[in-house]
Amino acid sequence: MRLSTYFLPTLKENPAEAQIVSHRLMLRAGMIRQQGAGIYAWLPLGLRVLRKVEKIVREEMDRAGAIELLMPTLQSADLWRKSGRYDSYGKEMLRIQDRHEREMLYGPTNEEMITDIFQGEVKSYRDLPRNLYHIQWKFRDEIRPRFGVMRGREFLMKDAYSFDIDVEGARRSYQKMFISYLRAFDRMGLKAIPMAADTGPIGGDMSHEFIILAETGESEVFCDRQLVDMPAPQDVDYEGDLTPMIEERTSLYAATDEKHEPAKFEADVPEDRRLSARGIEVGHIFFFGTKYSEPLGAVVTGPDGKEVPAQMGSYGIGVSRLLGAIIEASHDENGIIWPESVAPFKVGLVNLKSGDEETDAACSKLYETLTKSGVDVLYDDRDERAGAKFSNMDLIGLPWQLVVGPRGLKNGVVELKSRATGEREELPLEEAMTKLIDAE
Ligand code: 5CA
Repeated sequence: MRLSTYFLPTLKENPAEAQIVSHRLMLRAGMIRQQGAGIYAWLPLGLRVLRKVEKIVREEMDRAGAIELLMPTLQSADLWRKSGRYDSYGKEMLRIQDRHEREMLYGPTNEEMITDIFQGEVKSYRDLPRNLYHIQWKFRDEIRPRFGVMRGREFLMKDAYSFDIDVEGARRSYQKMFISYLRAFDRMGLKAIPMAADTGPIGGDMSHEFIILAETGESEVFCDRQLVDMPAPQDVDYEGDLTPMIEERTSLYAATDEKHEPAKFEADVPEDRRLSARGIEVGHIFFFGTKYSEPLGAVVTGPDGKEVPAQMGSYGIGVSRLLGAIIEASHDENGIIWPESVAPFKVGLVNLKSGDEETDAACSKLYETLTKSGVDVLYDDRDERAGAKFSNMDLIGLPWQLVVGPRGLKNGVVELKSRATGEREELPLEEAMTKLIDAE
C-alpha cells in the first residue's frame, strides 16, 4: 500500500477523551473513530488488525474441530421469551420494533438462536458432539461504555456453542476450548491467565475467564481478585501431546465433582503462586448443561433410545476488545508495537527523499518485489520530512521499518529497523529484501 493514496488519518496530539493508552493509540494511529457512545467505525488500518485477530481465532476454532456458521445480529424477542431471558436480561439488551410492531432485539449473545437452530436439525446422539461458532457483531447497551473498543456497546465477538450427549462429553468439549483459547491468545503474543469465574447472565455451573494482566484492566470487575499463576502458554508444548497440559490445568478443578463446580482456585493454589492484579477479560467460557436445551427443546435420542436434552457450553472471545488488550500489553512512549502475527503491515518502507529519482526507483523496486512475494508493505512515498515519517511509523507500530535514502544508496545499502528492539542494521538492498521475504 502506498501511503500517498491510502486512508490513514494519524493524529499528532493525544485526544482528550481517551483515558487509557490503547484507546489513545488506536485513535492516534488512525485505526478507529467514534460514531456514538461505545460505537466505532473501523478505519482501514484498524480493520486490517481486526481481520488478523479474527483469522487467528478462526484458525484455532477450526483446529479444535468447531464449525463456522453465521447468525444474524437481529433476533426475535419470542426466542428469548422461551429461555426467560427476554425479561431477565435487563437494560443492556437493545430492544427494537419492526414496522409490524414485532419485537426484536440486537443480539448481545446467541445461546437461544443456536439452540433453536440445533433443535430443528439434530435428533440423534450419532450427530454429536458438535461445536458451532460465529464471529459476529454484538450490541450491549453498557451503562458506561469506555476505554474505546475495550468496553464498547457494539463489539465483535467470537461465540462458540458445544452440544454433547452427556456431561463427560461436554467436559471434553469445554477443555478443548480451554486449550484452544490459550493457543489463540499465545499466537497474538498475549499471556492469558485462566481464572474461575462467575457465570453472570449466561448462567451455568462452571466458567473461566481468560485475563490479560494490565494496569488498565477494568478495576470494578477485576481488582482484588486472585488470579491463578499458571505456566506461561509458551512453556507448554502445544503441537505435541496435549495430555500433560490438559492434566495440569484440570488438576486445579474439583474434577470428579458431579456438579462440576469450579474449585476454589484461591484455596487450591499455594500462597507463593498467587498474585493479585488487574486484568482485561479477553475470553469467557461457560458450561451450563441443559439450561437452554431444556426450555428450547434441544433433545436428542441417546444410544438407549431415550430422549435427553443436549449438554451445552458456550465460549466467547472479545475479538475487538483484543486489539485494545494487545496494545495495552505491547507499546512504548512512541506508539504501538504490533506482534508480527497481527500487524496491519509487516514492513513500513520509508522513502527519505521522495522526488529523488534514484531513491524513488529503489523504493518502488523494493515495494513491488516485497509485495509480489506476499510481504505486506506500507510504503511512505509522501513528500514529508524524514522525522515526521519516522514518528508516524513508530506510532503505527509495524514490526519492521525499511529506510531508504540517497546517502545509503550510494553505498548500495538500506537500513532495517526492528520496532520491538529498536535495533538498526545496514544491509545491501538485496539482502534486506531476502531477509524480509525469507521470514514470511
Ligand atoms: N455467550 C457467552 C459466551 S459465547 C458470552 O457472551 N460471554 S461474555 O459475556 O463473557 O462475552 C464474551 C467476551 O466478549 C468477553 O470475554 C469479552 O472479551 C467480550 N466483551 C463482552 N462485553 C464487551 C464489551 N462491552 N465490549 C467489548 N468486548 C466485550
